[in-house]
Amino acid sequence: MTRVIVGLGANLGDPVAALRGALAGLRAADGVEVVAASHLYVTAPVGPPQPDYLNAAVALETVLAPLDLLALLHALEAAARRVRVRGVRFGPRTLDLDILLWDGAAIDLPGLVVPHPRLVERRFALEPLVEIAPDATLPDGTPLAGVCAALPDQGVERLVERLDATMCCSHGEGRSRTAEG
Ligand code: PH2
Ligand code: MG
Ligand code: MG
Repeated sequence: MTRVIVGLGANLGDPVAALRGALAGLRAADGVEVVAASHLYVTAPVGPPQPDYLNAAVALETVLAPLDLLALLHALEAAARRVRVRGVRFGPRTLDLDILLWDGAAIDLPGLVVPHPRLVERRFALEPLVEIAPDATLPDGTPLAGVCAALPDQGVERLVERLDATMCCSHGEGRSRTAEG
């Protein structure tokens, strides 16, 4: 069994439905067990001007090989009828699922680099990751909580709602903003 962290993002269509649909798809998949899911985060877009994103992270236990999990994530993106503005790097998308961490391993395969190459620059990925995996490190042992804390403000706001709608919000935590704005 391998512990994997997957980052979820969406900023077109119905982002809440896209992220929750992806969670349901991961739960239904063979060889994958979802062991933790973060809150939802509204995040300022990194890249060209585009709508704010909704981001989250999940922790998985999986028996799948890295490229087999990647294929599953691509299938879930396709199932969400992923729309991506062609030719625009870092442009808007209906659902983006990225393998952020693979246990303590460094992976460099065609089409898959883990840890995600831009993870250490991006609060939208690190904040949900650190929420569900506060002790997570890079393969060289660098604690990601510290990496995240050292980054400047990037317009990342944790919502009251969790990615997993079946888990009740705990009262008095976080800020009062909701997915409806
Ligand atoms: N994903 C991108 C590009 N920019 N910005 C935010 N806030 N959140 C994302 O998930 C995101 C992004 C490409 O994958
Ligand atoms: Mg991405
Ligand atoms: Mg991606």
